[in-house]
Order: sequence, then C-alpha cells, then structure tokens
Amino acid sequence: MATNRTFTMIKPDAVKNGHIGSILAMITNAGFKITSLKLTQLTVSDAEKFYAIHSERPFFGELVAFMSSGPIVAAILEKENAVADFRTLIGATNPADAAEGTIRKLYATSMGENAVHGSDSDENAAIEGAFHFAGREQF
Ligand code: RTP
Ligand code: MG
Repeated sequence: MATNRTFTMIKPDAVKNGHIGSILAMITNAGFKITSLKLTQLTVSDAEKFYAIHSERPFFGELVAFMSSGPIVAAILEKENAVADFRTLIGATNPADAAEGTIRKLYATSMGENAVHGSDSDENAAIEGAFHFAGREQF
C-alpha cells in the first residue's frame, strides 16, 4: 500500500469544547504523521468554497454557518492508505452511527457538529490541502 496524504479539520465544536489535544493524540497514535498544521478560522465565503460540492443540499446554509462560527485546526496527514484509514478513525458522519472508539463517537455532538472532517478521495485531499496551506507551509 502506498504512502499518501489526507486533509482534516478539527471543527469549531471540538475546538470550543477543548478537544484539540486529545484528537491530535488519537491521530498520531493511529500512525498518521502531521505534515502541515494550523489554528485558523474560515470566513463564510471560505466555507462556501470548501463545501461547494454540498451547495444544493438542504443543510448547506447550516453547514457554512457552523464551519465559519469559530476557530478550526487544519492539518495534512501522511500514512499508508491515509484517506480510507482516516475515515475509519473518525467514524460515520452521524455520531449515533459511529463505531466505538472513533473520534466522532467520542467527541461529536450531532450530525452537523461532528468534530472532524476527513477528505473522501486522494484528489480531494490534494485540493483541500492546497486550499488551506501555502507551499511553504507544507512539509
Ligand atoms: P466531512 O466531509 O465533514 O468529513 O463529513 P462526511 O464526509 O462524513 O459527510 P458529508 O456527506 O461530506 O457532509 C459534510 C458535512 O455536512 C454536515 N452534514 N449535515 N444535517 C445533515 O443532515 C447533515 N449532513 C451532513 C456534517 O457536518 C458533515 O460532516
Ligand atoms: Mg465529506
């Protein structure tokens, strides 16, 4: 299996609730290497661009408002099979369906406020990483 990269955000709910350290520890303990990292905040326009794929969905307005509501942690992560393994580590979108021991099971509060983002493909991981990090911030 090739080493590749995924992109994640610790969402505003988890930052607000004090879970940055615990979530980063779970990520590194699961074998992911952090190659970019920062605390930042999305503007409404940034959130609309980042989640443009969901612009026709009924929850889009709520999603954009939530994702721009406070600071987030953005990171690029490296590991073998990074995209799929990270989605396993975070668990299902709805924390009620997330497996025991996953980040969302532990820290998400609802379907909308679900603690973390994980890219859904290698292609989107590259696009999302470049959206957040300039070349000199990528290691
Ligand atoms: P993400 O992109 O954030 O990693 O989450 P995901 O792949 O598991 O889920 P996705 O279908 O891509 O949805 C993106 C985010 O939109 C919010 N959402 N709310 N209220 C709802 O029915 C609903 N459905 C999705 C969640 O914050 C989800 O993570
Ligand atoms: Mg998604």
